This record gives sequence, structure tokens and C-alpha cells, in this order.
Amino acid sequence: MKIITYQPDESGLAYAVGTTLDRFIKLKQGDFPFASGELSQLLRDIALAAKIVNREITRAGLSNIGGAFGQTNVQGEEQQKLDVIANIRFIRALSKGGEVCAIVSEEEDSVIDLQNSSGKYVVAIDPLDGSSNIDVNISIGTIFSIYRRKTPAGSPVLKEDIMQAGREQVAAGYVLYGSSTMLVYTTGCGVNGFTYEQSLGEFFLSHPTIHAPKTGAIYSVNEGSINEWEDGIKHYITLCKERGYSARYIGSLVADFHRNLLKGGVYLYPATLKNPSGKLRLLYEANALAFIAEQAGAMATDGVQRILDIVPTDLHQRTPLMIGSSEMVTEAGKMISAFTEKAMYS
Ligand code: P6P
Repeated sequence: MKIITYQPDESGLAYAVGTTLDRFIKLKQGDFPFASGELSQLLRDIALAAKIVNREITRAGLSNIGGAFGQTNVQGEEQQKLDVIANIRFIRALSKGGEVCAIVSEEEDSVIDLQNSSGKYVVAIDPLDGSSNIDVNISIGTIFSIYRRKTPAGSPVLKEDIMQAGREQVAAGYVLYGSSTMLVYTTGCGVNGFTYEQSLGEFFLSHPTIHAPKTGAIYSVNEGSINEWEDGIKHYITLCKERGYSARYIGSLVADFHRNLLKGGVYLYPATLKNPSGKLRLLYEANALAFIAEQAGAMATDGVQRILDIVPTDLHQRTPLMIGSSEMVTEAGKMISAFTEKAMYS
């Protein structure tokens, strides 16, 4: 009988593509000494909810769960049926998982106290971002941030557990429900992407150790608001056009961010007359993507300061957002400050 020695794939990848998410989480668990498996379990809980939401989305057109729910959320935005369904699914998964003490959701006016005082973590989530795209079959996403609570386990959840700056995140990620469904996340030790294999019901490592190009030739912004922008933004976008960059904006932050992260590019949602503090929310949109961006070598600012340094004062506060390749975000920021100074001294 001939016995041969198994030669594992030594393709130089830190982890062979094809590793399941569950196995990857176990392999990486040693990266955070203080967690004895709770954060790993929490990530699995999020992945489970993502699988369920993915199933709902892929059959939305067939099961009468597309379209408007008939109510507006705390943002004053018309809720889609799938906004409500996704919100319920993630809250239920996080509640049953047992690792979370409180949730901040775009779809909830107030903090949800899960009455689980032993839970060490707080989750801020946009259950379904870009949901107005659902009915026209454009990619949408889930965005989440994970924080350790500040107050001791066993005590009531307090404001200090919730209103933490983005730099305090212990993990963050997004799910992109697109041509394929992907989960991309970081625990502060790099960014890894997993692609969902529907037939097996598993996420498999497909994009190990994502690094964003330092620059790119793609800019993402809603140019319909051009007349509402400050001069520095107008000048930067004009510069992008003069350089022949491609305009790519599909109205779904997760999709635009993901493409720019992989290919190089910058997404901008500046302050406008309609949204003087910007449209995107700090706690459950900007912070998570900013953490991922920085972990992948990219950047995220509000045009002036690092997103992750902003200390929140309101649960649903909004922020201008410039996020993507570091050289592009830096250049946009320089334009803004140059024109701000010019305006101050003219
Ligand atoms: P506008 C979706 O509502 C969202 O929050 C992001 O996903 C997207 O990039 C942006 O708003 C689109 O906003 O004002 O350009 O339609």
C-alpha cells in the first residue's frame, strides 16, 4: 500500500481561500486575548442573521416582501418591508446569541436593552442600507459595529456603553447582498472577505487580507447635489473629472464602498442643504466602514477629522463622510481646508 504525505496548499495566503467563516473565526480567536470565545460567537450570530436576510432578499420579488412598509423610521425615511424584516432578524439573532447587552439600530428610535447584563458587547447596526434599491434589484448591505461595554457585566447598560467613539470598536463589518453575497469584517487584525455559497449555506474565505490601493481613478458622489456643496468639494470633484476619473455611484453605500476598497477610489457624502451634517449616520454606518477602511490601509474622515475620533453626542447623529483610498481622501481634505481658509480670509 502506498502512502503519500498530504501537501497543504502553500500558495502564500495567510489562510487558504476556501476556509469556512466558522473555521476562520476559530483560527483567529487567539488574536484577542481578552475574549474567551464570546466575540467569536457574536460574529457567528451575525453571519447566521445575514444568511436569513440574504434568503429573504433573494426571493423578495416572489413573496410580497418588497416595497414600502408604510411607516417612516426615526430618520424620517420611508421604511421598506425588508428594512423591518432585516431589523427583526438581526435583533433576534443577537438576542438569542447571548453575547450582546444592547443594540443601536437605524430602525429603532432608542437603544434596545436586551436585559442580558452578562453580555459583554454592544452592537450598532444598519440592518439594511440602501433598501430603496431593493425593488430595482441593486446591491444593498448590512453594516455593523461591535464594542465592548464600558460598565461591568452584571450592571445596567448605561450611556457610556453606547456613546463610544469609533476608535473603541473591537470589530466591524458589512454584508453585501450583490451579484454574490459577501461578509467582510475586521477585528482589528486586518480585513478579510467571505463569499456565501448558497447551496452549502456557508461563507467561505474568498478575499484574504484585503488591502486598499493607496489611490484610484473612481469617485462616488451624488452629483445631483453639486450646487449644495462647499467649494472645496466642488473643486475636488472638478479635479477628478479633469483627470478623467470614472464616476461610479449606485446609491448603496456598502456597494460603492466595497468596490472602491478593492479597486481604489473615494466615496463622498458631504454636507448638503438638505443634510447640513451629512446624510450618513456615525454610529452604525460611518464608524464601521471607517474601521474597515483603516484596517485595509485606507482612510475615512468627515472632511476635517478622522471619523473614528468623533465622540458621538446623539444616537442617530449624522456626519459628512469621505472614505476610500488614503491619497484621495487626503487630497479631498486638503482642498476643503484650502477653500475654507480662503473663505475665512477673503
Ligand atoms: P442619496 C442609502 O439611503 C444611503 O444611506 C447610502 O447607502 C447611499 O450611498 C446614500 O444614502 C444615497 O443617498 O442622497 O445620494 O440618494
